[in-house]
Amino acid sequence: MFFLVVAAFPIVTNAMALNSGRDGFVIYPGPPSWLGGGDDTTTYPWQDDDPETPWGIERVFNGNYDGDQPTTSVQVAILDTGIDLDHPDLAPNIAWAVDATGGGNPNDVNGHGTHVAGTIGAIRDNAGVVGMYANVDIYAIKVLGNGGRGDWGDLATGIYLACAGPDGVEGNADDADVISMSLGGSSAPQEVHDAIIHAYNMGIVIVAAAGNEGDGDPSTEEISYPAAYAEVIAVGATDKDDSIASFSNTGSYLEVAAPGVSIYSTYKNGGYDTLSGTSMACPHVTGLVALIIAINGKMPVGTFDDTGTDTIRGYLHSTALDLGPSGWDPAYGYGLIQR
Ligand SMILES: [Ca+2]
Ligand SMILES: [Ca+2]
Ligand SMILES: [Ca+2]
Ligand SMILES: [Ca+2]
Repeated sequence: MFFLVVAAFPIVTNAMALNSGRDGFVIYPGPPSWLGGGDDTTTYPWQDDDPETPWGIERVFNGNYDGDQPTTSVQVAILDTGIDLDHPDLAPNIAWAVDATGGGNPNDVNGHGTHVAGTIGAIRDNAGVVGMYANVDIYAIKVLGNGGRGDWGDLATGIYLACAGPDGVEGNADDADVISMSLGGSSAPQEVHDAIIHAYNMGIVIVAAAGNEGDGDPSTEEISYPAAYAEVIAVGATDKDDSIASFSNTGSYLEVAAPGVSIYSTYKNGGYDTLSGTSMACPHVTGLVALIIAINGKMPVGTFDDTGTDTIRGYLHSTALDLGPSGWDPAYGYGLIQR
């Protein structure tokens, strides 16, 4: 009945793809020649010399990734198309995999969920890519069909699965600490909001892609749920020049921005690919939240208005790099996340 659309387009930036996305079609990756990243010879001050670190992570860490990876157990539920469970850059960090769509197979044959997972937590092995928190425990919860569409009821189911964790019981150590959703739709039923409120009240940090229906105008609002719910951290996408991506949704619910253009990460069938979208920005925030929890321990989730470092959201807001108009604004939110 109700469908979600994966909030990301692989690679692109043309208007036709944007319009197709709005109508509910999933756009598949374009030719590598569209990427732009491969022949980009600009040198940025935040670059490091580690070939395993994708640019988005270098940007968030300002080139200081090494030496900042604890080993604390933090569980991140990735609600998406599943994950390539055998991917050598992810498998060691996958702690649980479950299919909320009723298909019985959480393995990712789409590629989207696997890409998101790599940005959050690909392993450090001097091969492929490395994620924001390379020692994270990943829960692969499949809520989208293989074509990148899903049923809102399955999303609600997936949220409750994350709340309980693998033992199926809420209120103990294996419950998810963070829920990451690189998906959305222009309207959602109350049961999804109810599930999100439930997770929020358990102290779970919830992060979602702001959506790719942006019109390039910060003064107009494009709404996507679950990102627009007050309990959820809505993430917009930036490029290598810290400019907000033209496809990135803008509005009063925008909370922070993160790299989301030409992002290289893990992909289906043990592969790697470069994709663009707020779907790619979202996992940078999710991974940073996991890292903050790993380093500082559990903190209250907090609210959209927090500016102190005693809540997760306040921490993100107060450490973000303010871009665009001074202070919070509807395109960057509080700014580009920084480690
Ligand atoms: Ca790796
Ligand atoms: Ca549990
Ligand atoms: Ca707009
Ligand atoms: Ca600003």
